[in-house]
Amino acid sequence: MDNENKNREHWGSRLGFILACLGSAVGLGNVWRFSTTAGENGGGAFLIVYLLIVLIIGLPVVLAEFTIGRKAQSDVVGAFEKLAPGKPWKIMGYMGVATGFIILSFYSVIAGWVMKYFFGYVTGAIANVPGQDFTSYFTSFIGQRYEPVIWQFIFMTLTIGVVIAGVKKGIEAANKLLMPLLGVLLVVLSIYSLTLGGAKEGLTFLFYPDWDKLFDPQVILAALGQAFFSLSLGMGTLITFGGYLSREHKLPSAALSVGLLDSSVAIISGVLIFPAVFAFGQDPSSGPGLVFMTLPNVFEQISAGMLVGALFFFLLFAAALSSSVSLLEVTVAYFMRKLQWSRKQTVVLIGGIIFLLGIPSSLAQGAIPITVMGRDFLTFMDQLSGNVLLPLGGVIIALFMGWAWKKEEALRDSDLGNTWVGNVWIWIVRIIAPLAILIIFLNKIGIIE
Ligand code: TYR
Repeated sequence: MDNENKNREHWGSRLGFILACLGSAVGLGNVWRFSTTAGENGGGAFLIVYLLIVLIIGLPVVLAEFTIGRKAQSDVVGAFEKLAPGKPWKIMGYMGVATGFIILSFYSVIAGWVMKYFFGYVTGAIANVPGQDFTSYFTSFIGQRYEPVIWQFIFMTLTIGVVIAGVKKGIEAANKLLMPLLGVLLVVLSIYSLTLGGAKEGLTFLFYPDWDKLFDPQVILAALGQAFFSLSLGMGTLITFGGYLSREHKLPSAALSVGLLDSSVAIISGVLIFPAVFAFGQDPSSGPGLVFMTLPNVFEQISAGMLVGALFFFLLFAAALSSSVSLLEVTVAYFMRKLQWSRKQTVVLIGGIIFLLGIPSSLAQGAIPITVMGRDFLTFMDQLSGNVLLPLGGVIIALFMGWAWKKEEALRDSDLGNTWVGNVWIWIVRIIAPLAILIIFLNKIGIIE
């Protein structure tokens, strides 16, 4: 081991690594973004395409990121510089850092809304919403100029605090307890949600595909973006996390666990949300506010609803925090090496810039109409990062793994070995994944039908 490696922070255990990746993967993407996107893209058809993409493209690229990260033991730019010196692959690294800025900027806005709801349940404010009109409650809250920005600021400050504390202490510890708790609560609540009268419609919406939509380029692109966003894939988060992994840990089963658990959380939260949407006569395609307008109706029905609501939004907040920490870590790991600054200085500077970048996303919700290409600023940033930058990053990562490495070395370094699974994986990263993503892009733009 060279000096640099000896001084690098490492995960305490393989479980710690898997939990950190899960902490990154499971977050607002599974609950807020999944339900919004599934709702806007027809439910069942979206779900099928999403699951296929996770399986065929997502998991192989997750493994590629782990492999690159563990081999390079560096940040996302450094990894490519180290493994392919002087070659243009490191463009992927810069793109990853930029994507981290973009995602965290609006992610912290939504996480701020989650904190507002948590406190709304703790203080009982949500119990006193006039006429239980949670839709107006939500829209008037996000339409304000200052309050949502203050919540966003608090959330960013917490993220900064955790990232300053460092990889092992900060990230590993919190995930161990809170994530399983979130899983359990989601299961319990989804069972309850099925009793509210919208089960048949909700489950049909989520699981029964409208076959016409299955081939709708918009639905397919949305599913691709959702798969990458939810798996924290395509911007080097998993390269960065793999970079804190020592050599002896096995990668393929880690990739599989992260992928399966992440998708399960998304599906379970769909089973919680969509039956409730129909039970309370709401519109599944009502956009980014869906969760915030629907779930309060569910908690309203439960006798200890205030408590359950507080618990739910607290756990969702915790899940969001472990994701935002991973997003910030990607950019900080790079700038710390590049600027030769201390962790603390770097985190505060980068975190501050990201906070500022997030303000227009917050204001665009009603206070000031900021739109880009016909979308409000938040939706624009969300779609730019999720549907374009992450899958594009995925293409480069897959091509790098498939073509810049010798096949034998790729098979060895990924721990797959020369097995049939290994060979399938090689061809997926070499051809199938990049080609599929390209076709989805071109199809959406209308270049191919
Ligand atoms: N996967 C996270 C979620 O679902 C969000 C995220 C996206 C985190 C990309 C990291 C990342 O690199 O909430």
